Amino acid sequence: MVSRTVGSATALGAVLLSLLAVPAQAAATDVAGTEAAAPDDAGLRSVLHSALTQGAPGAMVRVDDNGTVHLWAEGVADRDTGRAVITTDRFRVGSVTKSFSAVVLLQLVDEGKLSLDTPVNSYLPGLLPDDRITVRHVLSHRSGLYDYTNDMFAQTVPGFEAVRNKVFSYQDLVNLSLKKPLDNTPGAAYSYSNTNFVVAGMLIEKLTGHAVATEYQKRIFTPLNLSDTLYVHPHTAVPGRHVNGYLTPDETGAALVDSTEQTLSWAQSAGAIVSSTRDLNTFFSALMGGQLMSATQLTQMQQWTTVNSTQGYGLGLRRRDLSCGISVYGHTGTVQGYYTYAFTSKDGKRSVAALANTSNNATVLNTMAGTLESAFCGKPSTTATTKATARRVTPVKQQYEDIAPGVARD
Ligand code: HEL
Repeated sequence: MVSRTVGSATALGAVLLSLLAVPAQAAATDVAGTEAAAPDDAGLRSVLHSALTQGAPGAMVRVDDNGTVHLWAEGVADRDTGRAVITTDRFRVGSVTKSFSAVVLLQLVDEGKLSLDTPVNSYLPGLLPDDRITVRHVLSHRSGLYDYTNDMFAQTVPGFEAVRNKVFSYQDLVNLSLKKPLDNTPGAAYSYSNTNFVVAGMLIEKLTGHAVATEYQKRIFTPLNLSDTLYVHPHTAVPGRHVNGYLTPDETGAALVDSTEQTLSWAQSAGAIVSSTRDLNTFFSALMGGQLMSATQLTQMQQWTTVNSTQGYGLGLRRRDLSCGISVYGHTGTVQGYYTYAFTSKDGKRSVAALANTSNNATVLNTMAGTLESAFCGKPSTTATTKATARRVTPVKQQYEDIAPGVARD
């Protein structure tokens, strides 16, 4: 559908790679059905540029707006060679993986093989310490299961180096979690935990009899033709052309650590997918467009638990309420060296995926959230331009993801 490409990538600056595919059709809509403003290309470029000045070696964003594609990239994919980021490069998507895992489980609900309100222990006898923990609690981060990564990554670089070549079984990871008591009574409170989506992976494998990689491929990657998307575990390399990830050490001024290669075994079904901006947009567009599960399960996926005043968590799905009143749906991801945002409109017709190739840098994380504002809220109005531009590129502490304590250095 894309009719032409203009410009080319350089390491030196942001470059518009392609635009204009089809004449404008119905614009993306918010929940109330009002028309969304056109994506703000200058705003998108400004966000990427800010991320670079704040410490990211590179950054990219892709907006798919009902057939029109906006692609921008800035900076380097590889600090050794100086190769520029190209918007088709693959990267590690971290917890965006959780949305893929939830889709597989909701398909299994559609097939009558799983019930959301049944205890996990009915499917995996004796796994969890409390028989009241249901599948729904796990997928909505309300199980209370402690997040073992809080301890694993308390010290950022030493924590990463200690696990980057390790291979864990799912049971190993659950055992790490169970060294600590539950954070809350099952169902009583939202408490984000990677452990929940390790349990999700165990459920997928138990109910299908196949590895999660097989189920992602069969149910999502192949039907949607996500040719850049792979589940990579326990191999350490990111296959094909990709952006390298650079982890920011806790010590101010210390050199970035190339963290591209790791098993990601500490995350697996909670975070080990590799993808591209194009594929992430295709995935979330298809999801919200109703192509991946029944309308009944899509409604279940959007039963929101309040995270904070502008965010909700469904079943492996985040909702973010933007400054212009539009809500968007998708997930964020943080793995060592990679920050990802991937969100779509309620109707799936406008999607944005953005990546910065650093992590443990809360300033960059917050700045990259500005891609959502620019993609869905459009240009700030003339009178409000100065204030709105500042809002989109200035880190605001209260806008952090609902991250575990210490997950990103200030
Ligand atoms: S954390 C999150 C994000 N999720 C969760 C998951 C993911 N990623 C992790 O659990 C990785 C934690 C360590 C990340 C590391 C860094 O910045 O690379 N930080 C440290 O080691 C800090 N000491 C909730 C942010 C999500 O958006 O859902 O991805």
